Amino acid sequence: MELSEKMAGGALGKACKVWAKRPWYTVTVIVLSLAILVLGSLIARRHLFPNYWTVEDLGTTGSHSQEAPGPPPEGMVWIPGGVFWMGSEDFPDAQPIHKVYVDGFWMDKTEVTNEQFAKFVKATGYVTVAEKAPDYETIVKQQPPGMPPPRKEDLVPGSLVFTAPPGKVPLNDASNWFKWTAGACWQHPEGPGTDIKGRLKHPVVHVAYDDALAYAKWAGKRLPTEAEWEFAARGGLDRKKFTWGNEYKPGGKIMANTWQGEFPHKNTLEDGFAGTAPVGSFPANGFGLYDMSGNVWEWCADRYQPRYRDIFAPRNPQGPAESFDPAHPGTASRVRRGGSYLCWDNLCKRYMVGGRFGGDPDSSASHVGFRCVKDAR
Ligand SMILES: [Ca+2]
Repeated sequence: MELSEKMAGGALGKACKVWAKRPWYTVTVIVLSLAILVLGSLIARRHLFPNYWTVEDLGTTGSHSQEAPGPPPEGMVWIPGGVFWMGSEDFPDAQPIHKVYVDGFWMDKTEVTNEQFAKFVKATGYVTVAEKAPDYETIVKQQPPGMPPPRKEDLVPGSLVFTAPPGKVPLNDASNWFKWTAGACWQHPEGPGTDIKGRLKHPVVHVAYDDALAYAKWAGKRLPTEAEWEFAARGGLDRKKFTWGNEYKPGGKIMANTWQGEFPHKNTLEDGFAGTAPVGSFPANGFGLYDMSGNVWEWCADRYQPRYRDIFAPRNPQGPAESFDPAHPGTASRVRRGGSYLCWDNLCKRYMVGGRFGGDPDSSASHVGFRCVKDAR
């Protein structure tokens, strides 16, 4: 103990002597060492934990937006990109709220309509997933949890159709309102005997993820990333609950095609629509986009994870490399955004701007569609 005290005393004495002789030299060494430590830790954590980029790293929200590179392609609007807060405290799977930058891009003003999808099918002869007979495993995989498996004789082309029950039903079982319907597809939205006449301006439904990809490729476009979709949906607003602000009915006006009344048996039709509405029936958001809230869910490019992980990139994120979706276990779940005409406050508030939902990419339903984006050049 005495020896170490002496040694410590000796070292301290030596340091004091250096300090006394060359104070500025010592101060410089200390300052430089601290600077190297701080800089080193900043660089290390940016590379190891990209979401720890600071405000200065990404820039302030609203910064870095870009001018439109030219006149808009038909039916599209320029989304200027920039820095924004992505996520929502209203949904566990939309957390943590984190700062993201996206490049500017073109986006379809509306969901892809039946009319547009019909042109694609006419030009290519494309057959959607719902129009092909699935195998047993595929059906079981895409059914909501709790739904009984199909009978072998039901292995025919079809899709999930919303069918309002006559009265109150338990809300923990989606099979109470979604029915596997043979023959249901984009051209026959409620099954055989129904068609899209008079609904050409409605969003196309019963499209699986691959159907949306095929259309986008044909149109020279692509599906939006989830970050692009949310940036666009927010319309330039910062961390608001809805695509139009924080109030559900500003001035008493319904702003989106969702469910009013009591789901799933009583729709008061306050918004004027029981099912899909013609695209653009409700006010556009700040970027001139329609139905980014409600009407139909929209496929995004990203794989679904039930939480934004710290490892996700802060600049132009493309989503996780693997999907994990507790609501659709065993599927390569893809993100869907925006909610639908079936969203109701007591069951699914995901028409709110941060809301998200995963979906089996092979699945289709009467409330799921999509829209496309296009790179600046
Ligand atoms: Ca929508």
